[in-house]
Parts: sequence; C-alpha cells; structure tokens
Amino acid sequence: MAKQANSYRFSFGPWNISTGADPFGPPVRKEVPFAKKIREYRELGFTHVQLHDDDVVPADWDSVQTSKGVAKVKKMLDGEGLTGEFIAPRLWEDPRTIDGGYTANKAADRTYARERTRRAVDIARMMDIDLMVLWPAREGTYIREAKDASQAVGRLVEAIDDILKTDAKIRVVGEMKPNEPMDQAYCPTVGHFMGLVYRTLDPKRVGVLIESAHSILAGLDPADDMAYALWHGKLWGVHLNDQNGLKYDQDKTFGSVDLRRAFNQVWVLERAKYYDIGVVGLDIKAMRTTKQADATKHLANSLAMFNHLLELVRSVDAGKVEELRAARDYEGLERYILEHILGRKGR
Ligand code: 3MF
Ligand code: MG
Repeated sequence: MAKQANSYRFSFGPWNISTGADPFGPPVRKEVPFAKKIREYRELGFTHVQLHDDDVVPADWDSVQTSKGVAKVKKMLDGEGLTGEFIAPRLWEDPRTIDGGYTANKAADRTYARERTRRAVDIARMMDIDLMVLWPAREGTYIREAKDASQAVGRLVEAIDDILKTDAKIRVVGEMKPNEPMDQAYCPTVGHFMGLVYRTLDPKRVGVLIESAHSILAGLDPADDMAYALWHGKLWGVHLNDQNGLKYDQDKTFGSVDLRRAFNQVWVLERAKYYDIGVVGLDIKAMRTTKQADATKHLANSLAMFNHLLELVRSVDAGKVEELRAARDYEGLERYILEHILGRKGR
C-alpha cells in the first residue's frame, strides 16, 4: 500500500505486550498469544512489526521446521496488512550466551552466537525483511578484568562482517545501550558504534537504531544522538520511549517524563524527513499495575503523544526561531518553545 506524503509509519515489538513480570515478582497479566498480538497492531494504528528471531520461530527448530514456521508468520502478517520492520537475534537468553555472544571467552559460545545470527539473517530473507537489529545485550562485563576489551571490540566488528557476508542485501543497525544487563557494555553509545561502522566490510549497509532511554542512560540527549546519526545518513531505526533518571532501563511511555525532550526528538526526525527514511518504532513497557484489559494502553498513549508533538513541531514558527537565534536571544527562544509546548499560542 502506498504511503501518504509526509506521513509516519509506526511499529512496536510483540514483547511490548507483556505479562508484567519483573526481577521481583511473577507475571500479573496473562501471556497474550502471538497471533492475538498481531491482530492488535492495525487497530492501534501500527503497520510494522519488530521481531526477534524467536518471536517468529523457536531458536532450536531445524531448517525444514524453520521455513514452514516462517512462512506461517509471514502469511499471518500479510493477512493483517502488516510488514516486518526488522529481525533481531535474541542472543541473551540461551545458556551458551551467559558470558556474552560474539565476545564470550569460550570459542564454542562465540560460534553459537555467529551461527544463530546467520540463521536470523535467513529468517529475515524469508520474511522479505532487509534490516537486522543488534542489541548487544551481554557484550560487556560485570568486572573489567573478565575479558580483553580491545579484543572484544574486534570481535564485534567481525560479527557484523559475518552478517554482511551472509546476505548481500541485509542492512545492520546497532542499538546501543550503556548498561543493563551488564555493568558496562563494550559499545555503550551511538558514537562508539559509529566508530565501528566505518571499519566494517561494507559501511554503506551498517547504521544505528536509537532508543531514547538508552541515550538518556548514557547521560546523552536522544535528540542530539539522533541528529548525529542523521548527519552520517545512518539513522535507520528509532525506539521512542522515556526514562526517569539514571536507573534501570524503564521504557516508559514516550513523553511521559520530559515532554520537551520528546518534542525535540520529534523535531529532529521531522526536520530530517524521517518519514521517508524509516519507521517510527516504540519500545515501551506497560506499568506492572496495568490491568489485563489495558495491556496495550501504553502503546496507544505513546503513539498519541508522538502525534500531538508532531502537530506542535509542524506549527513552530520557523521564522521566529531563526530571528531569536540570530539575535542570540536564547532566553526568548526558551520562552517561545515552552509557551508553544504548553499550547499558549500568540501570548
Ligand atoms: C533492550 C532493548 C531490546 C531491543 C530489542 C530489539 C528487548 O533495552 O531495547 O528489547 O530493543 O532486542 O532490538
Ligand atoms: Mg529497544
């Protein structure tokens, strides 16, 4: 279906409809079957589905089972008029990835990670998806002495090269996060990852996905991180959400902590005509207190906030902003922006 001019497309991952289990307590909502989740997308205003390899088919299926399983999911998505946005190898749950995937100390574990990733590329190909997301969850350490950090960086580049060699069309995006589950990730920020991009076999096919909360956890501003990646022509995915300070990764509703920070993310995306580049992805957790019947409200709320902020961004008086910039009147600019966000137009 053709996309309307200037209109954004939205995605979320099936894991965003969750049971509410956390490290301190069991599920509080029922597991919603995958097929039922898929039926929610259109109704909520989403057209694209973010997928891990094992959201599509279990990781231990052989190639025959895998092809059949993938075809079934592809048909399910087609039937709902949905498109897969990306495939991400889920490298952090298997016993062989306890010490990391690509950077594990044990050679057999690294081999598992690389094989599983190649299998994820095959799944992407079967689903007509040309984007692979790498969130290097356990590629880091709890203590610095555990691994050789320089060697680990090289291993990350080799793992990306492996993907590029497996399929001539696949594009790879790194989704960087500074901590959690690890104390320190080897590639903690977008900037770090960009430093690797140009050392891969085919930099044209390697970019980044920026998650708001991950930038915030690194003490950075997500809008500036996005602008940085956009300058490189490398922002091919976003995970919009929000984060209240430097603690565990919260994946809160977009704009729910800091509306101005969210406004600036939308502003940067809009100025770059991101609607022609990629899909606006959300990565949001429902509160544990959320009842079963409201298990998708956080997604609807985030989408609504994006659209409200987009309206504000599109109604910014660009001339006025330029005038205030030229006069170096940033106090005036701050007032204008705050009043604008508050909807106090013309006062
Ligand atoms: C962790 C994340 C991940 C990634 C996902 C797809 C489980 O903080 O954000 O969610 O988004 O693996 O890239
Ligand atoms: Mg994410």
